[in-house]
Amino acid sequence: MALSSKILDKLAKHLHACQREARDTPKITDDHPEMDFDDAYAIQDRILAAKLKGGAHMAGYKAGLTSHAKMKQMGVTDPVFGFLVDEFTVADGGEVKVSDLIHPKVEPEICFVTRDELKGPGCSIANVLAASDVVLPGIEVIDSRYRDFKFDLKSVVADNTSASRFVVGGHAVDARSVDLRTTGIVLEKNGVPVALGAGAAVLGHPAAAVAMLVNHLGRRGKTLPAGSLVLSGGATEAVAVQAGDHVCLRMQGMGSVSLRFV
Ligand code: 0L1
Ligand code: MG
Repeated sequence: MALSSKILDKLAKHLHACQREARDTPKITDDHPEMDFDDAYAIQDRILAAKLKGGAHMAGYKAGLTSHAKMKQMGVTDPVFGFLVDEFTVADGGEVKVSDLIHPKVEPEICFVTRDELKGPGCSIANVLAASDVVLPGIEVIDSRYRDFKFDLKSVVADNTSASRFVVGGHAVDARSVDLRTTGIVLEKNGVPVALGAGAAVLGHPAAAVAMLVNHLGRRGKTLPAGSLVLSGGATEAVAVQAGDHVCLRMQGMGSVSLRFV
């Protein structure tokens, strides 16, 4: 760790306020270039603690920047991990108020629900599939708190990997009954396909993203509890949205899920 506890507290408060007030900020490494990844995850942990203290409940976990399309779009090279709480959830077909956000984008994700606890290090795709219950389609709404989406990986981690809203729905299927690498993905905005992909876009197999999350948690002395929802990461580039947009994700064999921006 490079930053003092006092600075970590201050940065967590700052980013949490930016999220709640839909206010952007320059990336935090501008003022703290020495910040390391342990600091960044410690800031994220502080934001989660503040949310739980304020009455929020854990809703799951997310892996981010898990596809080459997203890494290229954002100019970074490694996946990142974040948390989901109930205040981020949107009902299938529900509405998201754009005035609550800064500059939202949407991305299509294959989502896992686990049946057994998973522990790392050493967690593999096989372990994830063996411990999974169902997979289903989900749309993540990301909303980096950093001005003009200009950030580095450490700043993104501290900002809970841009998490802001998500919807899961469609038709859940047994995680072992489908080849998730060849699962086709069509993301539509206002009825027009705007991003196309397949599950293999996510690290070769979306379960690999869940395994990486589990190994990340293991390095930090944590496990992935049974019954966890995990968003495995955008399979395509993220698509910008504005008020009036209707977004629908169609996933092969798993139906569709949608939301509307108002
Ligand atoms: O879910 C994600 O892929 C995380 C994205 C973090 C960076 C961004 O805001 O694009
Ligand atoms: Mg995502």
